[in-house]
Amino acid sequence: MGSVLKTLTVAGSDSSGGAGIQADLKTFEEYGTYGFSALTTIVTMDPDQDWHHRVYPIDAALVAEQLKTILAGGPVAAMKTGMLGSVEIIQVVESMIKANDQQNVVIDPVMVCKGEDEVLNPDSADAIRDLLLPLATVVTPNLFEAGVLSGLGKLSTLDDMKQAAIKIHEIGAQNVVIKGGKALDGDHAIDLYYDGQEFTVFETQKIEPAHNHGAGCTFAAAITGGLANGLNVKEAVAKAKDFVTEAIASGYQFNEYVGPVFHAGYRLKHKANIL
Ligand code: PXL
Repeated sequence: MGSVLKTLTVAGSDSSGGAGIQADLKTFEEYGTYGFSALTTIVTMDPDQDWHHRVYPIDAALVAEQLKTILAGGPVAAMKTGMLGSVEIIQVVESMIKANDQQNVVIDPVMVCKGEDEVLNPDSADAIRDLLLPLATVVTPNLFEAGVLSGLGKLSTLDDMKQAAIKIHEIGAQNVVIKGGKALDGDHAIDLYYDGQEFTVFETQKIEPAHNHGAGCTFAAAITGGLANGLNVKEAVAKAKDFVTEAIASGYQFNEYVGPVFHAGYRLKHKANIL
């Protein structure tokens, strides 16, 4: 048997299948990699309460045990984090990355779920910034999260995004991708890549209707899949933008509240794998 490229996600469960660990594993598969997962939280969304999210964190020791199981098979080529649920879990992830000298680390600093605009847990947001950003090969905040991490608050323009990217890079992330997506005004979905020296803007026409639940997780997971396959960061981000755009374009309406992306969208449209 030939060798297998291994990827890992440390993230929460989104039973609706578009975001979270489900998004990550589906995306890892599309990138031809073998995906491992350590579950950190279980999220439910209540149709009787306007799709209100509830987040149930898992004990940090149990997250550590899952990671031990996974790493007993040797190192992974690339990993990502998603919703982490508690400061203790963030500390477990920090120790794991350091102890294994893990390369290709994508930190998706999940603070909110779509449709909710309050930081789920402010202590966790600080811990992600202080403990994980310095270990990140790439950090992938959405517009809201970039405003929090940078301390700049609400970001409304591409120039705001650039200022935030500079600040987030200064905190220690080697590369910054701000997933503006459809959040800026105008008819383009705009994502910004900053490597500490140069900005690259990735722009596509906004897709309507946008079935984009899980788009952020999927974008970050796709970057992880690209890195595992040996792409450099800029190439991985460019591929990930194509991947997530097709995933949104082929998303569907799950119920009256939410429409998830479809992770096989790129492959089904192009009749070819993304890599
Ligand atoms: O999209 C952010 C997100 C991340 N992780 C989990 C989620 C969500 C949003 O629903 O449920 C587990």
